[in-house]
Amino acid sequence: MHIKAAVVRESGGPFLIEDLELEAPQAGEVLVRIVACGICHTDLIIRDQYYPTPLPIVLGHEGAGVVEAVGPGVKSVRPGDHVLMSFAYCGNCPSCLDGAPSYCWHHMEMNFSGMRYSGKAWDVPAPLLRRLPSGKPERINGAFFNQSALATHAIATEQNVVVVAPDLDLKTLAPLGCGFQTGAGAILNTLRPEVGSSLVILGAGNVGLAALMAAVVARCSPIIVIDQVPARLELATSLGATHVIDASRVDALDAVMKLCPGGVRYALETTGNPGVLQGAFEMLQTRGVCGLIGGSRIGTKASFDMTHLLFGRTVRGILQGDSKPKKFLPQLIELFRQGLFPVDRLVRFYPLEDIEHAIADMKSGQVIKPVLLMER
Ligand code: CXF
Ligand code: ZN
Repeated sequence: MHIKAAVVRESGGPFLIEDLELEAPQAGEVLVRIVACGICHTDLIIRDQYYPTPLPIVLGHEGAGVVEAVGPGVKSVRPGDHVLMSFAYCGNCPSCLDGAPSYCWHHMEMNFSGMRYSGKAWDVPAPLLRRLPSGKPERINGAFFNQSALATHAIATEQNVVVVAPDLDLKTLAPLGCGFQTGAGAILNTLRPEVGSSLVILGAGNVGLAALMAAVVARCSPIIVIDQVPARLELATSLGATHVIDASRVDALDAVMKLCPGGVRYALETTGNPGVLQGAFEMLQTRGVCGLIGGSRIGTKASFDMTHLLFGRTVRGILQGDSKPKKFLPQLIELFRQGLFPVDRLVRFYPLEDIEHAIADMKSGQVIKPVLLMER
């Protein structure tokens, strides 16, 4: 079928809106008419080739929409279902069998190879083609997080879609599939802080603010948020941060140690910056845990004082907030319905054609979570 999609053709290059063809869903696959797709930092690091994902590609991994057709063998999803899309996992490796699908041993191939997952192998071409003026097809990479949802339609799989109630606003909830579940899950699934635990969140982007909302639900205290953009810090205060620190003006480590002599129980690093990770580790109290969420270029190194580590401290990488999306997204939706996870305060909508504008607003800190709409 004919679709429109945002294609990245060169490292660091623009998202170009192009007319493509999408193949029909195969066994286990689902064709989704995309209503909305959030932009996540990971789309930008792949545009910039931090990982060797092949170009040209259609990115986008926070898609939400309505199922139009299903391939052979699909049982739990039907045409007309409203779905949020999340990450891909194999279901059979030691991590998946252990109930930890975000640590699927095939996470990189399944989400970042640009290829489609067949159930046995992931070297099956993506279902995206462009007809060149000569009439010849150009194969475009896709299947990004089993979706490539920066498009009017996408092929997902039965496994990475979550069916949701039709009264929900898909535009607002699209980013639950990655950024919001990543931040909230780091608190509610991974760290599981006791009531009254001290917490520092480093970076007040969509992941950091989702973690903040979850930390308020978990009754952490104090909740200290560090960023360099005053507007983000104001938002953090209005969402329940007890303290905010502008790291462009003061030494953040000093400021945290003044607020919490002896250090904090938990620190969440959401920026992917090695200096920020080192600071997060240094501000831990003995037996404190530092969660690392931010993506960085492959090969990026950080260093730690081994004696500081020896005193019971932990640095823990966290992928996708340790979520099982079919279980965790409904929980987040329940919190949203109760007004306890007000993601509607973080999103701003743009037409797909304005994707570059949306990315610029996210980068400058004016917008926390841009969400692209496929129909005006
Ligand atoms: C990513 C973060 C960087 C590593 C792989 C998974 N998650 C989603 O954007
Ligand atoms: Zn993401």
